[in-house]
Amino acid sequence: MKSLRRRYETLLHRHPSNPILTAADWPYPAHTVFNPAATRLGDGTTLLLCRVEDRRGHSHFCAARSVNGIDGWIIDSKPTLEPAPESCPEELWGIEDPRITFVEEIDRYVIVYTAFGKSGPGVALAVTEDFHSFERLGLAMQPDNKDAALLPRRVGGNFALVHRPMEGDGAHIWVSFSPDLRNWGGHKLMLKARRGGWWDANKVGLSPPLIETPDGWLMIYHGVRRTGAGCLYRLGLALFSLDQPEHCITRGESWIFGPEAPYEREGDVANVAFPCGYTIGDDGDLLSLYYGAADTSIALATGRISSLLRWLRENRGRDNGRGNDQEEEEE
Ligand code: BMA
Repeated sequence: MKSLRRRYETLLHRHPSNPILTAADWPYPAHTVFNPAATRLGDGTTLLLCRVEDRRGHSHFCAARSVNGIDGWIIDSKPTLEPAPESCPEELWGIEDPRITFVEEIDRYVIVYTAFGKSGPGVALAVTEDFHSFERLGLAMQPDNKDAALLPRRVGGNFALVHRPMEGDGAHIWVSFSPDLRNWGGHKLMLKARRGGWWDANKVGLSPPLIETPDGWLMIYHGVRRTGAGCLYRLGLALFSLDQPEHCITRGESWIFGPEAPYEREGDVANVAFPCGYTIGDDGDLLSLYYGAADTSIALATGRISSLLRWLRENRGRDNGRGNDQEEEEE
C-alpha cells in the first residue's frame, strides 16, 4: 500500500504545524472551526473567514488574521458575521462554507456562502470592504444549492457565479451570469460528476474559487465517494476557457489530494478535506490552500500553480467536463 502511494506525485504538501487552527484557539466558546475562506488583504496579511459551529449545531463566520498565513493568528473576539434570521429567514440554521473573491470593479470583497434555512441550503452573497461591516445581497441561488464562488471579473460583460445545484440523486457544477450580482441567469453546466466506479462519481462540487491562469480558469473541485463506512471527500483538477468558463479544456483523471492525516481521518465528520480558500504568494505561483479537516479543524497545504497545470497536461482524462458520457457511449 505504502509503495503504491509513493508512485503518485504529491502536488499539495501538508504544513508540519497542521492543524493550524482549532476551536481551542478561539477567544469565545466554539465547538469546531473549519472550511475557511481565504484572501490576502492590501497589506499582505492573510485573512481567513472561518466557519465556526456552536453547540446548537449552527454556524457563523469569524475572521482570523496572520502576517505569514501560518501562525500568530489574531482572531476576532466575537463573531464577525452572524446569521440574520429575522431579516433573512434562509439563514435560520446558520451560514456555512464561505468563499471570498476580491472584485476590482467594485473595489470590494464578495463573500459567497451557504445560507441554511427551512428550505435547505441555498447560495447567498454579501459584500464587504474591511471584514467589519457587510452588505447582504440576498439569495443568488435558491435551495438546494451550495459550493459556490464568484469569478473576480466579468466574463462576456457579466459577473459569473460557479455553484452546485442538487439534481435528484446527483450533483454537478454549473455557472450562471449576472449584470448586477443580484439577477442571475444564462445557467450553463460546467462539470459533470462521473458515473460508476470513478472517485468523483455522482456528486462533485467547487472547492475554493477558480484560479485565473494564462492557460484558463483552474478549478480545484471535490468528488464525494459514498462508501459503506460513510463519504470520502477528495480533490481533483479541471481547467476551463477564460472567455467561456462553461467550456472545460482539460479534466484530470485521478484525485490529487484526499484525507490521509489523522486530523483529516478523525473528527466530527471523518475523511473530509474541504478547502474553501487559498492565497497566492508574491511570485504568483505559490498556492496556500486552507481547508477544513474532518469538519473539526483548519489545515494548510501548499503547492505550485505551475505544477498543478503541468500535472493536468500530463494526466488529462478523455472527457471534457461531460463526466464519462463518452466512455458509456462507446460501450
Ligand atoms: C458538505 C458541506 C461541508 C462539509 C462536508 C462534509 O456537504 O456541507 O460543509 O464539510 O459536507 O461534511
